[in-house]
Amino acid sequence: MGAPGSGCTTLFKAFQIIYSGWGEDAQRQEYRPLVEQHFWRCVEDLARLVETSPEIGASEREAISPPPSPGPITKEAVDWAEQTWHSDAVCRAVSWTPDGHSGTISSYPYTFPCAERLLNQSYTPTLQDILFTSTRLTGILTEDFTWDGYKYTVIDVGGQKSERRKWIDHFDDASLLYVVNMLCVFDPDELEESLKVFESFVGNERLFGGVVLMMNKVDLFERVCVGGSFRSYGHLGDYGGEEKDLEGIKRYVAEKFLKVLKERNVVIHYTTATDLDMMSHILKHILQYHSAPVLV
Ligand SMILES: Nc1nc2c(ncn2[C@@H]2O[C@H](COP(=O)(O)OP(=O)(O)OP(=O)(O)O)[C@@H](O)[C@H]2O)c(=O)[nH]1
Ligand SMILES: [Mg+2]
Repeated sequence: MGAPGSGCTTLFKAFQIIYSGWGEDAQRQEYRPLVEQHFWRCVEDLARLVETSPEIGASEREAISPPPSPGPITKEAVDWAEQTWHSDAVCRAVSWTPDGHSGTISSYPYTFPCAERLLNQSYTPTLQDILFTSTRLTGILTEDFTWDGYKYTVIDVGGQKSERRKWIDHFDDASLLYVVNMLCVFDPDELEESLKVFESFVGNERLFGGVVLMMNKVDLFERVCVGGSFRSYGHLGDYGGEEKDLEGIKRYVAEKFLKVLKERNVVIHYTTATDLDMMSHILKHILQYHSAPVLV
């Protein structure tokens, strides 16, 4: 479970791909409408960013043509997305803008530069396309798999407020809770809210499992910090370390979560959930050392 858009479903997909062998051609083909929908959500969010970002000046805004209307994906739509994404004004604005609850900004660097492939009639989504496609989850997803002679069930829940009250019913017999949060939360209020939600949830006496804290979107965090947009990290008010000490900042943010998860046995991982190599390494480690599986 985690804050909306933090990457829970992406983690769930990584489990499916790595441990259930999900991802044959036919399964990926079924994803095509969702990949197309995701493209349009990205276009819509990008157009809103162009309209509203204080980082974009009036003359820069005028130089960007109006966005295409949703429908079948056309060459014009792809060109608009690619050109707008590459404009200096948008690059600057994106690096100062928090990834909202839809989480689409995280996928811009992947989605826009290679959008032309969506025009191809015989295009089949790749695993990367699928990992970068966001679908806001309501209800739950479950996946069973067997690994090393043991049986596991992974459960994914939505992070929106309306979904959170259902969490407890799904996790009261879980042996391990994956708490996912973005490393690069810009808004201090948003961070406070996540901390409160996790504190009250994980403190529930019906839960007995250990906790894996996944500080996710490391790639985005590093891009923002290296790009120098560090000042937008409003919640780093009392951080006393160096601006470019990425490891120090990561630890500082994680400590805030560790404080509220204090009653639990917590393992921390800094993750990029869309990176299958990284995830396969991390998940193997977790399954080997921290889970309590059922013998089959
Ligand atoms: N760049 C980057 N993008 C990521 C990462 N993890 C997830 N994303 C993207 O962030 C967006 C939102 O991810 P989801 O997994 O759908 O988020 P969620 O937590 O399930 O969101 P809800 O279901 O609304 O609670 C998707 O476009 C993902 O591809 C990451 O580590 N790096
Ligand atoms: Mg989700």
